[in-house]
Amino acid sequence: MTPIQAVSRLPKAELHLHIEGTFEPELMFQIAQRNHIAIPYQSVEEVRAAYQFHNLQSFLDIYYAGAAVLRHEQDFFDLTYAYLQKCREDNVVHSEIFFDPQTHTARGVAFDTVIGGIRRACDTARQEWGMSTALITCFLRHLSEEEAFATLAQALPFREHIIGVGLDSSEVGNPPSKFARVFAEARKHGFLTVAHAGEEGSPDYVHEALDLLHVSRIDHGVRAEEDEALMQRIIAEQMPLTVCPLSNLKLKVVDDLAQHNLHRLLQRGVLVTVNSDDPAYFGGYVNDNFTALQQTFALSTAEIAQLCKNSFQAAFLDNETRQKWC
Ligand code: ES4
Ligand code: ZN
Repeated sequence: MTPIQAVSRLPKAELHLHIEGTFEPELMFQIAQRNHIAIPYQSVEEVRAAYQFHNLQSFLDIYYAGAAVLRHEQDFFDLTYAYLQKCREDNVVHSEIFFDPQTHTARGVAFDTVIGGIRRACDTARQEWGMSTALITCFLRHLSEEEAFATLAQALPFREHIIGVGLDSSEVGNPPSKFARVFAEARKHGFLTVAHAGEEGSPDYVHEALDLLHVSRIDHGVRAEEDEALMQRIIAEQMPLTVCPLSNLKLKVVDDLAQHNLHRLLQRGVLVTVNSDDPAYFGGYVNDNFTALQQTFALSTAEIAQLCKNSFQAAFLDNETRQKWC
């Protein structure tokens, strides 16, 4: 099996994926039209041309604007089902999906509407091709602790359908410590925890996510490499990093893919995984990320297989299911 055949043939899990970031321009136009919502673009080409980012914030501004056309349960179903079909094509057999309730509740869309549509799509994919999914509710870190607590309260009636809580949006200036209390409360209710840290933020943010939020995985974490003691800890504890190479390239965390540290992290024994983050915005789904890495670093079939195995190792799966895929 060649490395590129391995990319398409091996089953894998995706662990870092924002459902709002899977919103392809074609579907955005369709939903905007049926909901009678104006968007500031004339064509799909114009939307794609607007996807030129120079950092995380310039991306987030466009990402929140796009999500504003999502109003009804069917919209969330269509969005999620389209993503799950991409998973099927890419041989992603399990996906742990982030959603940002505050992006929608702030516009008057009920939590129930958001999770209802997402869950119905996940149930359909399970019935149709046996795909498994889990949901992770993210708090927007540019908003207040109080607003995060209100979001946690809204999530509690759906506790059995949500495996964990996460932390996303503008990292710098919004450290994990701001959410220590709300994460402690979430943990009391049995939620697992993850957090974006060390994407644009310093390694201190990764330390805080580990020590104050007690995360099971770090989302991104690529800047952890700047702190050798932290690296030793991440390797010793086999703390997973859910890395998103094409995202890091598009948001200029790295200037070109050849400078990305994923291959180096893998060689050092870090439990790294490959993920797409916001595939509609960053130029590709999971297999596109694998392919770009393979071409840049000449990854071997064994390295591709290790990355796929890591994805199950780091997933929130029971051991029996994990064994089945590893
Ligand atoms: C995100 Cl790449 C990234 N970083 C932080 N928050 C996000 N939300 C969606 N994509
Ligand atoms: Zn992300």
